[in-house]
Amino acid sequence: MSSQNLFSALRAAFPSDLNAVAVETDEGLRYSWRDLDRATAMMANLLASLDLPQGSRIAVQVEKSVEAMMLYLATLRAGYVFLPLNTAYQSAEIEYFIGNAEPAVVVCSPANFGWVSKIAFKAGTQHVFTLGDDRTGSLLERAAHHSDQHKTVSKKADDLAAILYTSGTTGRSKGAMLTHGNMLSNAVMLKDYWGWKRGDVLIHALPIFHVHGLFVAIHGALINGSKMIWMAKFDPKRVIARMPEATVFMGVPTLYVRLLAEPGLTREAVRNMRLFIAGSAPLLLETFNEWQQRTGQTILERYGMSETVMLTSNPYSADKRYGKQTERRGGTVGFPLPGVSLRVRGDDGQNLPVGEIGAIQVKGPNVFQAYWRMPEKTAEEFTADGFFKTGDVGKIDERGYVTIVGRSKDLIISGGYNVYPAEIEGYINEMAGVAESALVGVPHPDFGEVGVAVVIAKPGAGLKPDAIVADLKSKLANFKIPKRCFVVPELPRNTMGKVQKNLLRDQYKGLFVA
Ligand code: MCA
Ligand code: AMP
Repeated sequence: MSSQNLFSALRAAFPSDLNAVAVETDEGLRYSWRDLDRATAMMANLLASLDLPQGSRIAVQVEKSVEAMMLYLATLRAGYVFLPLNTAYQSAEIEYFIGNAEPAVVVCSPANFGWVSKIAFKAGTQHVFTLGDDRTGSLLERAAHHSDQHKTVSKKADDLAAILYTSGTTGRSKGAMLTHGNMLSNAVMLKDYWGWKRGDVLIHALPIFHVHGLFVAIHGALINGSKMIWMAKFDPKRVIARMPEATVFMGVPTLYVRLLAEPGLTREAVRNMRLFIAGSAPLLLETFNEWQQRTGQTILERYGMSETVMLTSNPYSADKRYGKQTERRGGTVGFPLPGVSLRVRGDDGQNLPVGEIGAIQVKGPNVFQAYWRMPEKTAEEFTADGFFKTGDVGKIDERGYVTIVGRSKDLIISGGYNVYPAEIEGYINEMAGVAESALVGVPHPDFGEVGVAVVIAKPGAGLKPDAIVADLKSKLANFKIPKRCFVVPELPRNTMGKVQKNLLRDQYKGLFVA
């Protein structure tokens, strides 16, 4: 069978005119398809020259840049495993990921070389390179000495392509192992499902260390040979300014909320846009409706996970399996995508009838292999008949639309980033004078949901909420920091003594919204 390397499929979709613009940055830098081909070849040759063992992980924590995307593509091309890391992660977080994944190569921002390389070398990593967001750093310097020709390494569909760290219900982050086949099958299917066509141009304004920006957006554009307008940071005014030259935009709900706050978002501004896609967190019906009224266009909401890439989507056009259904229904995440089996199960492990709420389980070519070096965790998250337990709670209506109503996993999704209460509580509980803590998610107008910490002090300890927050800030990624902290005499508990987080959520739900 021919190689199933995801890069080969992306490369095969490059347009025949390699001099055409593939990526244009918002600052006006232009990269041709030939540039992508040559630069990824040089980086792939650099990686190959290191004589790394098969399956080596290439861990990358760098600011967003076109070169960072090329490094991802080069890793696929050279047949290694890409491990992206959020730029907000601080040293304790990075130490865990590097210690757990044991990457052969670490690439970091030049400014972080001191502390990151220390962690990496301690964990046995042989090679640490730097990559700045302004085309600087040792990675590019070294790659410049290599040939711009490279034969893509052959891969099988079930060969590992990337590891994405994510947390489940308890414990430390787990590395979801995604294969070339997982991602390629998803990308090929979405090209068709979302009606990608010639001339499409994507505005890329998401970070490139999670599924949404790294896989859904980049694979979507590349496998269609489409140009990207590349924004290092999301700026609603800049996105609106570039819309007349674009046709597709992807964002987490916070991006849509911020775009709606701009008077410049008008029907005229979106006149050439074909498709607005939202996901990663629930899109409020209010945002969905307001968008429709203001722009005359209907946001297409879809649902996915790090472990599965994309699972469901509202229709772009008629989904043949459900008759001539074309409606994008706000508040739903649409239909299971072609090839994905999705079921809703009750507590008794049986499939639930239409409309009833239960646990969402999925199966398909897009579902990950396993959690990195955690066979027990992997076994826990799959059913005996091979369905993955998403931890999301939802229902399917009579027309087949899936709605997510909540989560059985204790997870807060803030501005599209996942925050695991157990992790933050662990840090708070270690602070002097803390007896116990609970982190709950409450509604927020910008981020959708944010964390609020509720802390009990040990007898006689004079705990200050500000000091708790300051301590967390010094240790954790910024998006994980609770937006408010309260020191209280006691936490509500059920008869079993378990903290009743639902009561806390209720108590604090009005903190940021009326
Ligand atoms: C920034 N801050 C946040 C968040 N982002 N707080 C809570 N939640 C957040 N997401 C805080 C910072 O700590 C800081 O607080 C202040 O906001 C300003 O920080 P800054 O970095 O300037 O923020 P920003 O640039 O305005 O960022 C907001 C953002 C960003 C653009 C919405 O969070 C973002 O790009 N989110 C997208 C995440 C994403 O791509 N998710 C996809 C996951 P202070 O000033 O107090 O320090 S993939 C996925 O979920 C699946 C599989 C799927 O289905 O797609
Ligand atoms: P992650 O672990 O970052 O891959 O996040 C996956 C989780 O994001 C899912 O399990 C859902 O809880 C959530 N999610 C993704 N897309 C949506 C959506 N459209 N609506 C509601 N939740 C979503």
